[in-house]
Amino acid sequence: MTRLEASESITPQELRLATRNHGMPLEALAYDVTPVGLHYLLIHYDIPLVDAESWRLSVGGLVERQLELSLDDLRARPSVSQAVTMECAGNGRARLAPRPVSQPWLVEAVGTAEWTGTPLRPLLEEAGIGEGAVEVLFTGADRGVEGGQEQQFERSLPLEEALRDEVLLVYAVGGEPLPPQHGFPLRLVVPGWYGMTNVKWLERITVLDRPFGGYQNAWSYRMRQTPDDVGDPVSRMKPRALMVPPGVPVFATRERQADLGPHTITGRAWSGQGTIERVEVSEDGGASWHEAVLGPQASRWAWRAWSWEWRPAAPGDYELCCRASDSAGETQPLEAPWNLHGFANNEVQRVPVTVTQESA
Ligand SMILES: Nc1nc2c(c(=O)[nH]1)N[C@H]1C(S)=C(S)[C@@H](COP(=O)(O)O)O[C@H]1N2
Ligand SMILES: [Mo]
Repeated sequence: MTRLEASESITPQELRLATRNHGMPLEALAYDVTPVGLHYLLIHYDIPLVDAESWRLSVGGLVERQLELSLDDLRARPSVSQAVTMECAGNGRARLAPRPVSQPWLVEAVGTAEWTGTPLRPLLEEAGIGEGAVEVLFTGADRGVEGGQEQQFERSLPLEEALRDEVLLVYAVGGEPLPPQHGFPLRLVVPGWYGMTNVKWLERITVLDRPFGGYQNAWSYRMRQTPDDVGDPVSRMKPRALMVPPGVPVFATRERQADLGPHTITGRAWSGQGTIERVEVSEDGGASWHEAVLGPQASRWAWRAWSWEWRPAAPGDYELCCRASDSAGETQPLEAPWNLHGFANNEVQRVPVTVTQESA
């Protein structure tokens, strides 16, 4: 049984978004670091065309001195490369009922990339953070309309989060300059936080003496039940495990067909709230669970490998599930509570598999 019924077919509006923003094919969970073209993509507006020669990053607001940096200035600064798992806050949205209408992700809005850039903190310190600073605002070059307001995509971070060592201003991915769709020439990368935090096509950093009241912080990316709720801000990624679906897919339905096996089920698990402590797998839709073996991760901020030996007892229909638990004490739910925008739905992945008679 799949949970998406025909009556829940996506709308033309969702289809327009889905054809621009692609997910990571689940078989790409096999890679420690996702090949760049297989990393998921989420672009609210249009991809801006940025001229690298004339582009500058400005650092201003509540600072002692304003800075202006070219791409060469940024490349000349100390450089750090780190593998980071990034997941869209809307991942899982299309599995909620009623489905919030936006980019209709099932479970595939995730990827791990080797990002290269320069740490943010020393740059803010050079600018001199003013007395009374509370947040840092990051503004992208892309423009669009959301909530009836024309705006540039911009998001703020609490000052103490912006000052964390692992926060980078990134100009390369997989050892190559950022491609246009991933934010050329510069993007923010905040390991552990959901995707929207990682502002692409970055052109301005503004130190603020009060919380940012703009659309992407004050209205969007909040966990609310009704439009009248203030709602808690969405921040760090909740625990999630995903598996590479075993066997082969049926083209039209993506349902799986596999032989009697045995099959080594492999996947990845991550959490922005802490480390992954445990992954469990079920072959009966979550009625009973088995402990997976945890493997390595490419960095503290990258997903962790796991595996489990599956020996189906007999031919028939199975529903494989996996769930992760993190060091914050959170385990993925079988069903996540609904919220207005469909954020942070980390309910367990379900993979229906028909096991056939013959063994390979
Ligand atoms: N300037 C800008 N930054 C942005 C976005 C955007 O639309 N504009 N989308 C955000 C969202 S919602 C996500 S999930 C990530 C996606 O990053 P990726 O496309 O490189 O995977 O970028 C974030 N940064
Ligand atoms: Mo996102």
